[in-house]
Amino acid sequence: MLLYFKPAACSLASRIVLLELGLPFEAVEVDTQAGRTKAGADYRRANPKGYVPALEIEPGVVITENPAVLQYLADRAPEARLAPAAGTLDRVRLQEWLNFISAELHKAFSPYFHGHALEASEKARVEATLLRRIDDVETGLADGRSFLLGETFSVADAYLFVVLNWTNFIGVDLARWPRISAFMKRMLARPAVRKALAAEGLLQDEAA
Ligand SMILES: N[C@@H](CCC(=O)N[C@@H](CS)C(=O)NCC(=O)O)C(=O)O
Repeated sequence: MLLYFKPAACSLASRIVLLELGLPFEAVEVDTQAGRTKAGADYRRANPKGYVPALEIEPGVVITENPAVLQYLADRAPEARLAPAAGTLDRVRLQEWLNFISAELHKAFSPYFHGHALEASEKARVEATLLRRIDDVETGLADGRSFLLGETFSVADAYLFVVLNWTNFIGVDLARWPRISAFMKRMLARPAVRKALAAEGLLQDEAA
């Protein structure tokens, strides 16, 4: 399998899951602005949408969209239980979280990454939306659960971790959300998470 990625982008969630599952893959870095892989190939031939992640599962067969990619990976190795069985209420809960992370939380960060500083007039609105969505996550963890679905790590946790990690780049301190802070620490203790961060140059003290 080929994972098309950009360092620190949401594609990091797929890398974490691939490493959690021990599935063999090759990571292909993409310059999404230029529409090219690092090796110079036309990325739009693999993914016409131009963004990451994209997972090429066999030559010419490409899956895009984080919720789809992550569930596909989990279903490749059901014994690892990174997603509840299809057709169960627990699976619906997973999909609920994946959709929330993708459509609400992830997109609440997007204005910060448009390549220009936010205008004062939009800054307050953008920040209020983001903080509100992070509050929603804290509420989801309020009963003391270790992960989004309870005590079992799932692909949604990988995606949540990657998105919340972006607070480091925009100066939002997660300390004000104690449940989330504990979740981030729990995630950082996972070898696959550390390995994935190191591979994308996000952990200075560990080799990729
Ligand atoms: N709906 C897409 C969104 C993917 C997305 O927003 N990818 C970002 C990185 S996190 C991207 O590649 N943006 C283009 C760019 O950064 O140039 C998904 O869930 O996979």
